[in-house]
Amino acid sequence: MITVHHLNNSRSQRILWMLEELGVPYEIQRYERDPKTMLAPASLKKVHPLGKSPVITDGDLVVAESGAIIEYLAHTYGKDTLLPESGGQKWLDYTYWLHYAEGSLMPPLLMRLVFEKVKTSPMPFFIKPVAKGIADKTNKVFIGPMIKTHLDFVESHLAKNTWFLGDNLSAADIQMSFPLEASVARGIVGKSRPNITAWVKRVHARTAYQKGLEKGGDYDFA
Ligand SMILES: N[C@@H](CCC(=O)N[C@@H](CS)C(=O)NCC(=O)O)C(=O)O
Repeated sequence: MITVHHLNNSRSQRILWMLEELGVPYEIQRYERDPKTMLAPASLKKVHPLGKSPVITDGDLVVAESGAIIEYLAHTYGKDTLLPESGGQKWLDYTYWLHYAEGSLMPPLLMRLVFEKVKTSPMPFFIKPVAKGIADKTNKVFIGPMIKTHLDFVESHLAKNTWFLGDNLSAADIQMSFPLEASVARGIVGKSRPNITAWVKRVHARTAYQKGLEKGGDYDFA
């Protein structure tokens, strides 16, 4: 039996969605973020040394890192339903989006979040304006333009494609869901990117997604 070590409000939501799409039975072991630091509890380190979510166990196997989990599930249980045929352009597109989500799109989104947090972190009153100035400037000059380039790129891709690989949902969509849901929920996508917004709506309308959401609980991005 697969166990999903599931942290509230986290990337592991997409693993629940995937398991529901595949119709594979699983159980959930829940972990709650520390409400102050938002970090995962130390108990998650007993499953994998990094203590991050998602991580799954399947018998003796421990699989961490969303992309690796999605690949493992698709190959082991998917009977190739969420994967394109190996080789060729569709396969390249699949591997591209699978890696792009965490490798290219998430880093600037995370940097933005960190700099936003800096502004509200407790610090001596005379440091606050300086910290806020640095955070705002970094977001405006460096991170903001980077995010814009990425979101414009994704928007133009989704203007021509219903799902990331074309007409059918694939594991690449599941991996791309977290950064795009977070971008919509945080108001970064905005009205000028209707195709990303519509894609996120399509994701949320899927029965399997809703089932995963019911089982996972607390998730701010849906
Ligand atoms: N690239 C990793 C990132 C894992 C990650 O950072 N997960 C976050 C939740 S979205 C986490 O566990 N945060 C809690 C912590 O760092 O303590 C993946 O996709 O699995």
